[in-house]
Amino acid sequence: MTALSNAQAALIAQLRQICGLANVLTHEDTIADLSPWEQDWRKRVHGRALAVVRPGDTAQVAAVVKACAATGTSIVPQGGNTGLVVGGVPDGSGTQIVLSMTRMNAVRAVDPANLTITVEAGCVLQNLQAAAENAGFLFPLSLGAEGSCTIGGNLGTNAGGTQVVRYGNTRELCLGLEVVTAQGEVWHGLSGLRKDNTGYDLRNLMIGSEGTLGIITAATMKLYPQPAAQLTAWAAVPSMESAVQLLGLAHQRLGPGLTGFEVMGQFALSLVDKHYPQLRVPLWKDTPWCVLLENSDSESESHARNQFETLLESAMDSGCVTDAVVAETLTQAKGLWHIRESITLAQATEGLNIKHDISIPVSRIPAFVAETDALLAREVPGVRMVDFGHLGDGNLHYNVQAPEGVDGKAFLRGNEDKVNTLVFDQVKRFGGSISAEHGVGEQKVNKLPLYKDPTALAMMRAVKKALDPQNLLNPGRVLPLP
Ligand code: FAD
Ligand code: 2HG
Ligand code: ZN
Repeated sequence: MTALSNAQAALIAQLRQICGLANVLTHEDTIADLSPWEQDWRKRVHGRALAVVRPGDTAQVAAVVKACAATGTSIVPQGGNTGLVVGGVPDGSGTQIVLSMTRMNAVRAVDPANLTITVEAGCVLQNLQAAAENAGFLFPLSLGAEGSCTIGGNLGTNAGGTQVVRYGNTRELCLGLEVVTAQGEVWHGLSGLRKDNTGYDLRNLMIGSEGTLGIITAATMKLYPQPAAQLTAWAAVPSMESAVQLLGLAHQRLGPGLTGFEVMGQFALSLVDKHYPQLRVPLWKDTPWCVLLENSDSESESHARNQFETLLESAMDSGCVTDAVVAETLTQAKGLWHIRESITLAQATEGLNIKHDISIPVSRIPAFVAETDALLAREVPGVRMVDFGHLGDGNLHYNVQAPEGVDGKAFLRGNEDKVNTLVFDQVKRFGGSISAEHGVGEQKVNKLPLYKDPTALAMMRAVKKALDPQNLLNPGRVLPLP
């Protein structure tokens, strides 16, 4: 263990004055297991922090940033640490501060007439959903990690999830931000306005910037009326073309009622069946793909059910659905969603895998999958495709698992870069994006220059330089180190 320099020790003493002794954790403390803040969710990277700092309010965040800026200490903002691209953990240098936002978790206000809720950045998504529900509204952002991810992290990554087809990404749900800049100034932007054309859109610049442009301390988010009924169906489809056809039909028949449209490949579901047999995955054995659909209706449950049954009947007549079940109760519906949300854990239990969170225009997804599956089978024989995702948004989790019986670690060592290049080149050819919803983080930082428009990349660099000239906020994430 290297001893702290005098400057580092002085900084830590100052941070303790700002946030309180108990809220600045270091390796020198007696209770010094900082792993929960230093290791990413997938346990692929274990960094080392100079300290984990847990501010309790916006003034403390601003004071921490000022102290760090004065000493040239870089800061990694962190929420629930559920990110999947290594964006919220420190590097291995032992010189960075992890700024953990989880103590700032208050619901500041609900404005029913404005249909908004204002919360602090460390508010756990599930608690935000519950606060909205208690006030009689819906906050629609929903993802598998909602029990531990925070709204600050959701905004930092512009998270997607399972309701995007109707409500959009986190960006579309946000009407205002409070942000601490890289200089430690506070931008009070919690306006909650639906219209404001007074210049550059700083809110949308901050959203999705993965902690590299500012620290989000609070946000004003949109609320929606709760639907009168919400029904879930699970359908077996004979091909990806059929899944896309079903999506078109669902848009036509359900209109804005279509709030979820997820696709799941047979191998992905077989992993859930293998590792969580108690979840009783329906219909997966005899079909290459299953689709999970949700219909949220503003009228009544019987109206929603009629709409769903008519949709599924015509889908069966046209052959794009071969079998289907509609959940009879809320518990059954939750069970179907739980199966979908368990794929990530099931594939992690199966072993290390290579994740690709990609988007392609929906119309081109069947050709992309057919061609890329064939390419991978030829170039990396035996790989198993864990395909699933938000087909309604053109977003696939096109994940690659090692061949049966092959050690995941050894497989990744020999093949990760080759597989990534094959898949990302295909994504580019099909006019897609190499990160649909998880972000860039550290994981894709070296790939971005190969696949992002060079002019866009140059503008991103210019923005970073203007807002964070010392490169203190999450350096080396999103943009490569200079
Ligand atoms: P963290 O992991 O702590 O941080 C993520 C990034 O945001 C980092 O770059 C960090 O520096 C930055 N950040 C965090 N807080 C702030 C802040 N206050 N101000 C500025 N920057 C900040 N993602 C999806 O998009 N859709 C999904 O469906 C989805 N499902 C998931 C399912 C599982 C099981 C898991 C483990 C992850 C899933 N994710 C999904 C990824 C992850 O949950 C999201 O990226 C989430 O938004 C991260 O929130 P967090 O609070 O955990 O952020
Ligand atoms: C999901 O949609 C998440 O479940 C995680 O975005 C995707 O595990 C993954 O690759
Ligand atoms: Zn996803």
